[in-house]
Amino acid sequence: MTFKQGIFYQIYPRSFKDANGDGIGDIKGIISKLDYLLQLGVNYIWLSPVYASPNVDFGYDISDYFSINPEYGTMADMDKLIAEGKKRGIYFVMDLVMNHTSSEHAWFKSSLDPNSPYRDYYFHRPGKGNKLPNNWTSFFGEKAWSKNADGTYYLHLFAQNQPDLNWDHPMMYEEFKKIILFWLNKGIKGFRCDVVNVMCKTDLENGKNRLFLKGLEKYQSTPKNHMYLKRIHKELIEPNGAFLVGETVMINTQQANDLLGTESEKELDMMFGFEHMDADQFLVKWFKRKFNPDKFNRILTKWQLELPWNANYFENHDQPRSVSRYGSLHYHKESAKMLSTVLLTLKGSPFIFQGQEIGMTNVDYKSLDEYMDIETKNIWALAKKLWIPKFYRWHMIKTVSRDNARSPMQWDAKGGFSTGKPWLRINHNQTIINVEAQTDDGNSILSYYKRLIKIRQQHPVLIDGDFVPLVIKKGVFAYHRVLGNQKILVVVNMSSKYRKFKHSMDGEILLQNYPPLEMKRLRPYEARIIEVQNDQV
Ligand code: TEU
Ligand code: CA
Repeated sequence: MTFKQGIFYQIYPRSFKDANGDGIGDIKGIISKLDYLLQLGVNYIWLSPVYASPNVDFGYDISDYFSINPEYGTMADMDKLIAEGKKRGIYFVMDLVMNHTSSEHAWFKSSLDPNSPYRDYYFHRPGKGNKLPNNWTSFFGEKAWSKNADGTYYLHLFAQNQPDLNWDHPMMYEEFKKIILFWLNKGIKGFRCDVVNVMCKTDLENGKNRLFLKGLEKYQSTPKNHMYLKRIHKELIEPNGAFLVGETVMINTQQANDLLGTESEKELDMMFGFEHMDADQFLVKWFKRKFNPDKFNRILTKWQLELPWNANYFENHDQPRSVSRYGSLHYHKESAKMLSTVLLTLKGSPFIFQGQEIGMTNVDYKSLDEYMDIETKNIWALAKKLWIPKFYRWHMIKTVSRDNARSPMQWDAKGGFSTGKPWLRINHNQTIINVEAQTDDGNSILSYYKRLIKIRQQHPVLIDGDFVPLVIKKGVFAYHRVLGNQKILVVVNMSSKYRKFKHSMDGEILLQNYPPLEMKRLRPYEARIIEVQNDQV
């Protein structure tokens, strides 16, 4: 099984399954659910970080890359997880954060001493007079510099507790070489590389004046970044038959293609773009606009046509739930199935985020105290400073907060996630939306996912076939996948209205999310996968 044939499933360990009742998901919990994932049809699990971490950014602030966060278990548990996965033909992709560490990492603590050999592992700089070293701003909306005890400043593109590493330092590659090989030797198959296209900075001069992310042009996809990715791929990844999935922020298809490298000098094997995720916003994600499915589908089409391979996703631990965002709660089942139809039939590797397979929705929290995410809290404070009225701040949080995706997995109608009090509140709708209720229901979203995954595995055209767009209009999205004389037509209606579809839908229906009656019009959120007969190709 190569990464091109594989079905990927992202686990956010803190919220997946708690085995010991402390309210926090853990590795033993994941082990207990491997059979569930096997039945779903999963081949690869991308595990959000399980390394030691003070959890300011829930694992994306790593304090030791060689050890497991005790809240999640031990290294022995981790070894067992990898072994139990292997028994079932399920392999792991670990999260790898190379842009920054936690401020609790031993390197950073040591670097606070100006004479330490670790001093230049990070960017410590004096201020300019009483100003910061430069005008850069962080991804979480703050200034990108914070003060050290000795009056100097250090750079952080994310939270204050996530100081950026200095890839100009010759030891940086050596350090990450050890980390990468340590995990590859445990039998994992690859890495999902966090914000991997911002990790090398050209210089620390002021950035251009922009509303958001001042400094971006100084660190996005720099030549040194390409050089290191090539080196990592050639020296560490290829010899071990592994692969790299990049999380690449703020890029267009041209930059994405550059980050794939060349046949002889590969960089990333596939990446998560953000352009489709940005389709429902004004400038930054906090200012949402009405979802325009045609815009969304045009962007998907562009990435399909301009890149040889994509890591396809509609959800992850940073994004709101897709059924709340692109579908409809009124047509909950239909729209969740429709979205899965697109996700699993586009060209590329599909990534399912935990809970997406049962149509989990955005959270129903009633006050800011119920949220745990640092970004959510920062943005609330920033918006307040900018005099954004409270009702609108609340609207921003409700629709965009990352906790929408992070609330615990809804295993059953009651306490299936944990016997204790969950670290983040479970959605009340777990009484209706849960794995148990959907398991034996042949008409459920979960059952639809299972069939869809089988269909994908049985039809090589859905893996290797070309993507050929047909219609993008008024929410209707139709395309062919074509390989030799195999041809599949995918037709979906991404709207709540009935829609006309003028093209032929002759052929064998492989899957649809409605009873097979009406043929002339597409019903709200209808989706069909049709195998076009040979003589019709
Ligand atoms: O995310 C990087 C990123 O750019 C965003 O999606 C980010 O979460 C934020 O929403 C920007 O507004 C990665 C991780 O996926 C995320 O969880 C981490 O917080 C971040 O890097 C820092 O490591
Ligand atoms: Ca636990």
